Amino acid sequence: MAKNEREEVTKKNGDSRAYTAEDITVLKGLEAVRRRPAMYIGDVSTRGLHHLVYEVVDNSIDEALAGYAHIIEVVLNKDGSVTVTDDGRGIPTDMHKEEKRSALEVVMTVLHAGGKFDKNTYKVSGGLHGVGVSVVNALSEWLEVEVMRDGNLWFQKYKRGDPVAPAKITGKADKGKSGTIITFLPDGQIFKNRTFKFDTLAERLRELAFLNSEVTLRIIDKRNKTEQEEVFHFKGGLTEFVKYIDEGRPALTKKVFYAKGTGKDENNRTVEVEAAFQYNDEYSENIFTYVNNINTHEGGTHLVGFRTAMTRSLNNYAYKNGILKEGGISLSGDDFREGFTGVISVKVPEPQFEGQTKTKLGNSEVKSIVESVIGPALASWLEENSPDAKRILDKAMRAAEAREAARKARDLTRRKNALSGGGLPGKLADCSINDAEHCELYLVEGDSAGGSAKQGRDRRFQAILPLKGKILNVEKARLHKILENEEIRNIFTAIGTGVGEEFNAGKLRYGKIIVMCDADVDGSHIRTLLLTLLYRHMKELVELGHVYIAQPPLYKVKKGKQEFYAYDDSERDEVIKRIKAEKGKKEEPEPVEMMEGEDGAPIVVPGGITISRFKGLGEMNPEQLWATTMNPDTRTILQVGIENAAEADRTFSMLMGDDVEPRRQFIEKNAKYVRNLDI
Ligand code: 0RA
Repeated sequence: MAKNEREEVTKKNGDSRAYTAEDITVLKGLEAVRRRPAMYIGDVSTRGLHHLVYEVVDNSIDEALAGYAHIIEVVLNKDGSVTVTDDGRGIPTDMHKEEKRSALEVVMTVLHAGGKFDKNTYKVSGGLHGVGVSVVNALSEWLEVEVMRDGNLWFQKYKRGDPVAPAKITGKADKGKSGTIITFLPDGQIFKNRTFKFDTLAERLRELAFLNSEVTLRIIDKRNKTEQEEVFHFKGGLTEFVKYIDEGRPALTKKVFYAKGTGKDENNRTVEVEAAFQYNDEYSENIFTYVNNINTHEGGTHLVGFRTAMTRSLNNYAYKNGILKEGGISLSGDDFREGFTGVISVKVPEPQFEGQTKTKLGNSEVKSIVESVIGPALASWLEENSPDAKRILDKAMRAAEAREAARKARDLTRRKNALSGGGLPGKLADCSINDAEHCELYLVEGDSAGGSAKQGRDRRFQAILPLKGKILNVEKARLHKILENEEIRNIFTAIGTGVGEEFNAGKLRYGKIIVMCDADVDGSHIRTLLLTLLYRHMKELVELGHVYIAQPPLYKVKKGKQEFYAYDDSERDEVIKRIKAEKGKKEEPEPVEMMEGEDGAPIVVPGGITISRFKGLGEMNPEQLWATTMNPDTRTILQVGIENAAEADRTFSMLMGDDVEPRRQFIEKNAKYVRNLDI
């Protein structure tokens, strides 16, 4: 999420006051969490909502990594609650001496209490959202915990974080069984939208299963008539993860590289390192790094260590085998990026997170630990897989040439810009204010919609760049080829950050880049092409929350002189209902069966209500476009976020790839592409 957006969210929670030392003493325990939920779970949007589940699952993962739990199950219940079950030791239930209540109650109600009892193992999960299950308790309308431990079955219930009664034994545990069952209903006072997305949760559980190959994770959705279930268990761990990410791309190497090892930090604590990679025959680099199961989008010392080991081992191999000449050129780390798909996972006892989104590992000791694990392993892998080694080096040498070509292409772009004066594309209708943070760039499908947008906009802060039809599919081309395309050069120039190695987020000319396409299949394709372009070549903009999707209405509902816009079918039915109610009609209106009238002709519903479907942005006049899609006070725009980067990568490669079948399946599954684009 962009920083300004995050602030907006925080303010909405009544959080605009400055944080003072007094608050810390006044607000004890969970009350603080309820007052400032965003401080603990990031935000209270659907993202924060899903983090509640991740938090509980993380605790179970810790039990698994400590060697006790094997199966973790997530159930989405009919009443909107979620149950997370594990077969670990069970949260301790003995009386806590100082606190005069059960350890269970302490774990559930005291911030960061989880580790207190945990003397033998270090906690590896968490870090970012490792805030403890007490936070989930605080933000739940109710929470019930059952613990099987020492042959007994314990139970306790809480409301908004407060225990309803002390924990008590309610029965016997099944013979020899232990574990924890936590069921909670997120609090409607905190979360506006409380609907969990099965796919979002399933994707995270799949990721956790790849990262922790000994654990089995299961998710069951009991909310609908037909239950949905997925079970994730990957014996092959990271090796299978790499193959999964690259499913839509032809592999270049025959064997996946895999290595695992450990090192010690300065306190003599164990740091675990695991990595896997392969090469495909495309050009983007897809590298996913994790610290304690959390995706470190901004990289950090583990990534630096990995790259150092890669570059050194591969150059050494090349010299030794006469592929490169001693004293001649050597290949740089950048040359090994094209077509690389890899995952690095480290488990660090005390991770330090840095960077703009706190997803960059800072622990300096990790660099040399990763190097010492990967370096020797890769050196012997290259010896044992010399055909693959040759393929990688061949690819890297071609990448080095292409990089030189790209540098020339960029120079050319710069010279061309200099020639056309001012440097900005002629088709860009720029905004008048200079303050980038408050400026918006609309990338608009088609010249006619672009024209309407230029007339309808607020020219002070809204800039319009119309685009001719479909841009180039960037998934299959190298950067210098992409830069030969004028449409794409215009987009890059307008955005201002530069691209590739020269990318600099500080030069961004607009705080919001808003993709505005028709709500039809073509529009959806163009939107995907544009998002792919931004994701592949300006990923940071997506990660920092600068990329949005405009939401034009789908319907116009007319009654006499009154006009209403509806953004989806249910809203359309709402509007009709409202109009009818105003007319004083008592009977419940039938939901409209929206048939596509001949040539999209308006449909008249009994009662003189006309419904027309907007076929494209071009059908709206400037005023309509402003009122429905561009006016910040009334529009809805979707922020494009990457909740699960590996999954997003796979999706893009599939959508843009040659294989028709997976793409068809994806589009079918995501048929409501207009309202819901989570990548
Ligand atoms: C505190 C201490 C111990 C385990 C746990 C908490 C624990 C928490 C959760 C949350 C979900 N599942 C969980 N499983 C365990 C260590 C217990 C011991 O030493 O026996």
